[in-house]
Amino acid sequence: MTVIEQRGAYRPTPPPAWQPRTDPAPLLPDPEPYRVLGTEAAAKTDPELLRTLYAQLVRGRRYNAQATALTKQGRLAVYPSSTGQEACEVAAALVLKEQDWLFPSYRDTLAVVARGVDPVEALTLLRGDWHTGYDPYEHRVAPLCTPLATQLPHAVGLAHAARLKGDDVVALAMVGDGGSSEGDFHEALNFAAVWQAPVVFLVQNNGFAISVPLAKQTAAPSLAHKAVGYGMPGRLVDGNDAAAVHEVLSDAVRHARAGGGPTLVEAITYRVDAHTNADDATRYRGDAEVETWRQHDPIQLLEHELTERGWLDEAGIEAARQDAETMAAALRERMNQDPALDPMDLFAHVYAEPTSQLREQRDQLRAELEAEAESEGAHR
Ligand SMILES: Cc1ncc(C[n+]2csc(CCOP(=O)(O)OP(=O)(O)O)c2C)c(N)n1
Ligand SMILES: [Mg+2]
Repeated sequence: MTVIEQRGAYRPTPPPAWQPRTDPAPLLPDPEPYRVLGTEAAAKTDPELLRTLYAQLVRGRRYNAQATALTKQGRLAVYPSSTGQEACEVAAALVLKEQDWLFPSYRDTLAVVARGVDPVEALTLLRGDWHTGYDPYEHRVAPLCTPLATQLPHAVGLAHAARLKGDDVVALAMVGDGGSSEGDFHEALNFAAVWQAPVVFLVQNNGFAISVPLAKQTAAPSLAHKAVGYGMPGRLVDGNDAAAVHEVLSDAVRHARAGGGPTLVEAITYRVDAHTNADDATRYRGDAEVETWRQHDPIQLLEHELTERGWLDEAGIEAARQDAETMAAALRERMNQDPALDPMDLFAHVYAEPTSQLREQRDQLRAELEAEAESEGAHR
């Protein structure tokens, strides 16, 4: 039979044995960001938890204002404020158990402080005069990470290693919308899903990567949709609804702890302040947009819910404000003291075995400091 004669018998079929490896439907995010405040779900929340979240949000906002003021006084080199994003910051810290690990980005000082790190030690890196000012192992908080998304593979590695050792540890890694376009994001999520590592990825989509709006750096339907491509669930949440973020992250942490693997959570939020004190946000966005988000403020949303339900009164609101003021005053006072620093520390904790160039630079600095001390002594 010739090929022409066979034609009638030919039936196009799919490639042999192909079928989706997992059902993508349960991995897809809901069409709308999940909300609790202002919905019927709020009635079922724990008033004590909401009050704790509220007090932390108020503290967090005051911390942001104080740290920003410290940049203007020359006490901090730079501060990336998370005003408007406090719900994500606080919830990320509160959903973790003591043995779990937090992997923050540079914008996540509030999460680090809410996890229990000393408020001054949390700022040491941003003061620019020492390495990470806290011991990552003491609070199980990785250093605030400036290179975008590099904290994500670290989180996956730590979580995977803990699982291999049989330790009950979950890692929660925070990243921005811009960071989700980095190669490290891809590598981290891919490995996390393949290994079913106990990790939760929290993407705070605050609309901008410095001046670049989301639409200019991704064409994905949502950042939560990216999860499906890796084979993990993607969840969308209103990032200004502290109760909702707490619930979604708690579920994801529980799922990871139970061996269910990673989750990608996209929190829809907004950076109300400029990128840092060194940025002028009026160059790339209008006041009207900022105002719309001010109307959906995380503190106002929670305060409204709590007072409407009679779970918080004026005295409670005042107590939260007072507590925040006391924290800010202590932060101000401690940050206004000149730190006692040894310039030689610049070379400490960089490499286990310093390179020959670093050794040379270290010796040069030591010689210069000694010569300076000698000439000062001679002039006395
Ligand atoms: C690998 C890398 N590339 C570029 C930068 C410069 N940079 C610092 S912040 C930033 C924007 C990040 O935006 P996003 O991830 O959305 O976080 P956000 O600042 O909004 O919290 C960029 C590009 C960097 N820090 N690291
Ligand atoms: Mg951003």
